[in-house]
Amino acid sequence: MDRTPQPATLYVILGSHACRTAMLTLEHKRIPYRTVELLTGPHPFSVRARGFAGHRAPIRSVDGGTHRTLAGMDRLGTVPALRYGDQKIQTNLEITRFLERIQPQPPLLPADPAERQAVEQAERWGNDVLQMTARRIVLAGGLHGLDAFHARANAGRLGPLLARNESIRAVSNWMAARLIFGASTTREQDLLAQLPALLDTVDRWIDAGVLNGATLNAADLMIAPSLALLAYRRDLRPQIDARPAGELLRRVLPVPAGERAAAATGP
Ligand SMILES: N[C@@H](CCC(=O)N[C@@H](CS)C(=O)NCC(=O)O)C(=O)O
Repeated sequence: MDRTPQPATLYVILGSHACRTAMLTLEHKRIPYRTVELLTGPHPFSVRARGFAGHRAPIRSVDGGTHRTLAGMDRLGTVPALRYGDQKIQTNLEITRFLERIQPQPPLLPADPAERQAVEQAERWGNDVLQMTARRIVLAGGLHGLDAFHARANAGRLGPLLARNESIRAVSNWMAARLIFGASTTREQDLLAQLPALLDTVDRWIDAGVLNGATLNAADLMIAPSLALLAYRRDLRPQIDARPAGELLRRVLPVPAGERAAAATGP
């Protein structure tokens, strides 16, 4: 395989936990890259217009299935989307495996087959279950108003959520929650009821050494950004912080210095 370094461009949207996984993955591999921020909303069209293939079959589900709008967006294509030289790769699962091939060191998947299987299981769960549930819980929170979020989601571990402008953020939140991800205020209680079990799962993997071990792996980088997203909700951050999951979060994504200073002096 030709391992000559190629120019890398990562297409993202603002505040995306999924995109942060790809950024962390590239940084772990010490691969320099340029970020192109697409406008949230039309981004599936923008990414397709840049020549990415999208997904023939749905890759995301809500309550165990898909629906027309979500399947249509999957078909157009998701971010993160990576262009590396003339190659185009979409989804974190694919991006990680691509980068493992072109630059094996430092690894993101253990060499030992049993350890690798455990990490891949956690990574898959982080992708299939936690990523979507975290998104829905946070979008549902935003329907109560931006004060549900620390710093009204203008800043935080993932940066501003959805948009820099608060009015656009509120509208984007409403559209994503109600029209795409089935995250109404009625569904919110069910979604919140799932959270302790999800955090217990993360804690168990930490306890077993699958997550937050001596060296970070693909599952850590998949899961930590979803914890970061959940921690934008003021009501949820304390329970995350108090758990082993909070240690993983602090290690992978420390609170940015600006936000720490604001919290120390803020109301
Ligand atoms: N699980 C996939 C999907 C990522 C994903 O859902 N990305 C969102 C941004 S957070 C997206 O592209 N949304 C576009 C849409 O909903 O059409 C991955 O990790 O790559």
